[in-house]
Amino acid sequence: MKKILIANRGEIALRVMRTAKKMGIKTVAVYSEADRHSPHVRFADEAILLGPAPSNQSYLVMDKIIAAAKKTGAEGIHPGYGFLSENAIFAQMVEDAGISFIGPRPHAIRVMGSKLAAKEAVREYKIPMVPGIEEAITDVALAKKIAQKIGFPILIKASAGGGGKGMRVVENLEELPQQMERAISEAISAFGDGSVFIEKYVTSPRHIEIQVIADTHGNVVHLFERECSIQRRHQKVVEEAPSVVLDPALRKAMGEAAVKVAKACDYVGAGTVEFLLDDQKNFYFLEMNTRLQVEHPVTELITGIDLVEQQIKIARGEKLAFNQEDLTIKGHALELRVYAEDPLNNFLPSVGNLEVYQQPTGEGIRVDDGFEQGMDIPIYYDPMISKLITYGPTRAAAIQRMVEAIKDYKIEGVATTLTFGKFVCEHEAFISGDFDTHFVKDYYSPEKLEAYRSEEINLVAALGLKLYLENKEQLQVPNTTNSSWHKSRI
Ligand code: MV4
Repeated sequence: MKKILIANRGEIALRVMRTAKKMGIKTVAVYSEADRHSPHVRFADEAILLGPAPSNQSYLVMDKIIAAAKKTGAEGIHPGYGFLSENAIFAQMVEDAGISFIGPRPHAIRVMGSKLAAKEAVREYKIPMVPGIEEAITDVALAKKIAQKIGFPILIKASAGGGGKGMRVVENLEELPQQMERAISEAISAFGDGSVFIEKYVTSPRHIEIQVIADTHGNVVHLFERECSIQRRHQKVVEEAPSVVLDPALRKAMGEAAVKVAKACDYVGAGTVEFLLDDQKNFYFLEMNTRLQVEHPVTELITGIDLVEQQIKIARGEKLAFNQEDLTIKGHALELRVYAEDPLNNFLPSVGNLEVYQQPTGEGIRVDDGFEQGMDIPIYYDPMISKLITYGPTRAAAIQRMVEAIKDYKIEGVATTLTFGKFVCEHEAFISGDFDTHFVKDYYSPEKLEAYRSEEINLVAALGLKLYLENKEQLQVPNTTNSSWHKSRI
């Protein structure tokens, strides 16, 4: 593979291109009219305009992307995340065009795109799953019977899609008919598929996911876990690796389960198996994401493995150059997603111009971004500005580096979630590791962020006063009339 097309934009397009260049592979960017001057266009060896800004006229138009690959002679297409990355039809079209899709086969994408199909696929592999049913249900009377058998609270879930859409917690029998109706209609309007099923509701879970990679020769390994419990409305905010709650035995058990899930769908490439972990440390398979994830850098930092390089080598048909025993965890990594959103105003998107944009630098700091000072943040796409990733020998060191890096990150012109990230990283519950998926709901409010910030200001003021009081004996108050202050001793 001498040339690949990257069917994406922003930080992930750049991230993929960097590795391609490192491997001596030429890169082709595609872009929309809104992204003409974006770094990913300039960084690529060639670039093809797809169309107007809205993604359904640019980054989602399969024919145009395949035509761009053919025109430029790209032998592979990397889909990044989002957009067409989990579209089985696109993966098939790429294959049919004689181009290599840098990702799994269409079959794996299709199976894992449906939660019910995924449950069925892993059935004979004895993967722990939350008590529940494995078929779609429409009959309320039957749903009531099942709910009583499982025990309340239950969760009604849509089989298609994700992001918490079509998901309803039901506390008792009386609520069930209405909640079921709502889940079905939400699933129909969001995914065009009203299939829902029932599970026992795990009330305070942690969200732990396992990175896997599989080659085309049947070799599958896992690259340990990422802890993704710190999220807000199904949007992850802070991710880390490893998780503070996994011991070696649990890590091994979850890793082995993830490898089985990958085998169950004949997985190829880099993928992520999601689990819930309850307060008794029981784990349950949720779903598999058949793409490179936003938070993949934390895994790269603790394993020393470039996941995009692995994806490309696998797409070229190469065998994995290591086995499970070769892989170890070294150090600790954190990722903060920096969004152009206002944490003081209900996380409303804050589009505008990046009047000042200066990334932090230093040992153990990685910034994956796709913007530069002076650029506008377009309204058409995800408002993520960058990913701030820190690494250290211990979790405490990685957290300390994150806090310092947030302070050194200068962004003006738009509101960002940087202050919110600092709030999280300095929160007692986060530092102690004692948190679950309800962290943001339990501990965050705009008032608390304001109070925390004024507390910081007060702290600085108090420190100044303390220093003054302790040193005033030696201090010589400058005489402003003859302005000889520089002679004073402090
Ligand atoms: C659950 C659950 C509790 N019990 N399933 C949310 C998105 C979807 N992928 C699965 N999700 C959940 N499934 C059972 N049986 C709680 C969640 C959940 C969640 C999961 C991971 C990360 C954040 C979450 C936030 C709220 C709910």
